[in-house]
Amino acid sequence: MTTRRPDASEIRTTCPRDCYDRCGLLVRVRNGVVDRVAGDPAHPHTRGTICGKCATAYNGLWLDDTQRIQTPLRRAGVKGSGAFTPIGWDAALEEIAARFTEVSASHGAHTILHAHYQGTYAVIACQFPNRFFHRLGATEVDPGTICDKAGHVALTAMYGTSFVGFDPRTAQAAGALFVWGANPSHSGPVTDRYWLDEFKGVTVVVDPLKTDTARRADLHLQLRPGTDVALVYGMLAVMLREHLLDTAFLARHVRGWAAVAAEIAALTPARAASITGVPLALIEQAARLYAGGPCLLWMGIGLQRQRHGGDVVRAVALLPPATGNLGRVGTGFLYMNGYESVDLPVEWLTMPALAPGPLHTISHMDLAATLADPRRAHAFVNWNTNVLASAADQGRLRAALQRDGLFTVVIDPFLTDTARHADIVLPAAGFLEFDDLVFSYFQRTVSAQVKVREPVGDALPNQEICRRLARCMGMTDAALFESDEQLIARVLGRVAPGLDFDALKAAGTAFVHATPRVQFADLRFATPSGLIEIDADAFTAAGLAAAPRVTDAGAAAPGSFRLLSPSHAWLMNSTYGNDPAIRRRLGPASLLMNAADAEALGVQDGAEVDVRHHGASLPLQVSVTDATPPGVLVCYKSRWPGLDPSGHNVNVLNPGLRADLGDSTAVNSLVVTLAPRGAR
Ligand SMILES: Nc1nc2c(c(=O)[nH]1)N[C@H]1C(S)=C(S)[C@@H](COP(=O)(O)OP(=O)(O)OC[C@H]3O[C@@H](n4cnc5c(=O)[nH]c(N)nc54)[C@H](O)[C@@H]3O)O[C@H]1N2
Ligand SMILES: Nc1nc2c(c(=O)[nH]1)N[C@H]1C(S)=C(S)[C@@H](COP(=O)(O)OP(=O)(O)OC[C@H]3O[C@@H](n4cnc5c(=O)[nH]c(N)nc54)[C@H](O)[C@@H]3O)O[C@H]1N2
Ligand SMILES: [Mo]
Repeated sequence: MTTRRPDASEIRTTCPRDCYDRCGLLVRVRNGVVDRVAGDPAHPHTRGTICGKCATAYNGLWLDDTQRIQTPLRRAGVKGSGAFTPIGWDAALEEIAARFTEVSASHGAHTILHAHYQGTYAVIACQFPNRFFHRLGATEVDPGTICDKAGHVALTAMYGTSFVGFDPRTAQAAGALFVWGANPSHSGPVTDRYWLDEFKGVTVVVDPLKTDTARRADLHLQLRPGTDVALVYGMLAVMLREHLLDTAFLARHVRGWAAVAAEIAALTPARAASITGVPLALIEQAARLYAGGPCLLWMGIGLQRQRHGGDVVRAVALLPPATGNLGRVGTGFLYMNGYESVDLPVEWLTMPALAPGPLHTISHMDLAATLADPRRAHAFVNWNTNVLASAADQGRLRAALQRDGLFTVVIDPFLTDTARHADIVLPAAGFLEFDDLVFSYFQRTVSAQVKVREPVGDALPNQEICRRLARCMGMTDAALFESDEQLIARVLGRVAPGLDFDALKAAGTAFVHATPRVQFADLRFATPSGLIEIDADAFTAAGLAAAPRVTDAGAAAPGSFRLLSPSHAWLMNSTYGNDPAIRRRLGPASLLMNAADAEALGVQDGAEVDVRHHGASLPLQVSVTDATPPGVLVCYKSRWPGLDPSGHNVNVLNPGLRADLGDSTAVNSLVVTLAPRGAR
């Protein structure tokens, strides 16, 4: 008897999740079936490593076709019940087209809302569908308002852009690196492991939590949440006292410094220490390190998800110009390296000009209220996002999604809580099932996402669903039907001339710039004055003061606690929340609490408590830890609400707090109280 050699082959592709890492993958296909997803050792940034959550979910949930939505579904029970009947694509698309046409005629297309984010970050699947929604005249739920908008508005006003950060390859020239309000040990674990650990200079982490990244840093400034402005001013006051400010740089390149100077004069370093809770000696040390340079600054996204998030980012972004740490190799800041950093105009993909009239948008903070309003919302499409897990005001949002007059369409590979509330569910193809391009928002790279298998069941990529929907609605604009091949070729031709898709597939990933770029190398800023504008019009218009204001937002009244809900190491937003192995790791929904708080409250590790805010309550199990300081609690974001006994996650507690800029989320500013389980 002869044993047949298995027909094994490995195909190189890229992880498209919403994460800093953008790992290279090797997918093993045996006899036409994917049987293993692993890291690609040839990848220049991730070198064969992938994180625990993706290794688990890509080899579990994502290889189990029975977990996927296989065909379009039509609701067959009450909304939310999850009862559906499979239907074909033609019936599904015709029904959607008929409803959209009817709603547009009777109420205006702006009463069709669409919410989307970065369920996949692959550029065509993530951006192309916007063409259809623009052409339709639908209202867009501004995606950034659930995540990062306050920071973008602040940095754009000050610097003219928020999407061109330092090139991470320049790090070896830096003497110090400040990681300010980011937790790559969770949010970019491979970057944390290689890029950060291999940094040769001094690392400083500024975070209220003792994250794994903070534990490994040379210095951890464990400030009270929301006191970042005071910390920045404390550092600047030390620099002023010790003549470390780069006054020549400020005079040449910055507008509005006088107001900052007045604030610094009014705040002693000792006062900054008392507001922030960071020891004076550490503030002094951090100030000297930053001013000594060359210094890099990584500003996190969790940082600005708070009431004064815009002002906080505006304050932290003073440090590079105040110390002249800008425009030279080994200096600068990174919030995100967006499409702009690789010179790709994203409007190429989204084409806002297709809209029949002015664009309509609302903030995510208004999503629940808008969907609840029968005059403002007649139809809703949720694609590439899972609003019932991620968005604010979860109780009201769910009630709105159960409203009879709202026609809801959900596009997703999995039957999420949101999908269970749909009238029509459309099955999205996963990242192993179609070609696309993926950019990174950390390294300035472009990567190939490669089709390694046929789509599960009748699933289709987002972009193909929208092409078919456009056709079904009788739309004729050629832009709505541009093919993936054309799009890939055009985008590659722009960002990496000379590199075709076949060559990129062979390489997996390519740096867009052969040599590292220096951020703001010409020290010219795309602001109205060409200078860094601390007093930009956008700040005045939003009611902000001439300089960032010190707030004592960190101090909660006795008996109440500041609740943070950052990234969980084992979840990718909610994307892996239904993987059985990951659910075992997650355990019950928990509340991290400092031992001192636990003792004062008389609760033990494992105790059941109700967390309360604004009339809502969430049952959680206490987990005592030294990772949170007294007065601060943590409940990680993004569990699947419907898989927990309460039917909710942390977003039931958030009524939709908004930051000071961009109508953006302030979810990290929740101040909650606790009660024993079941107390009234
Ligand atoms: N309490 C609290 N809440 C938060 C945050 C917080 O800090 N605290 N953070 C917020 C932030 S930063 C963000 S970005 C949001 C993220 O929130 P969401 O945008 O809701 O992200 P996910 O929960 O990952 O949902 C993405 C969905 O897209 C699906 N998906 C994956 N690939 C595809 C595809 O190719 N096509 C389609 N159609 N679907 C696909 C996944 O299955 C998943 O259901 O959450 C926010 N929510
Ligand atoms: N494993 C995993 N990775 C993810 C995600 C995920 O859900 N899971 N989500 C992805 C998404 S959508 C995003 S936007 C990014 C977010 O990436 P990050 O910005 O790194 O993520 P967060 O975890 O939201 O917040 C980072 C840190 O901000 C701190 N922070 C909170 N309030 C304050 C404050 O007032 N001051 C300071 N200085 N720090 C504060 C928190 O304690 C937390 O440690 O991560 C992405 N990567
Ligand atoms: Mo995000």
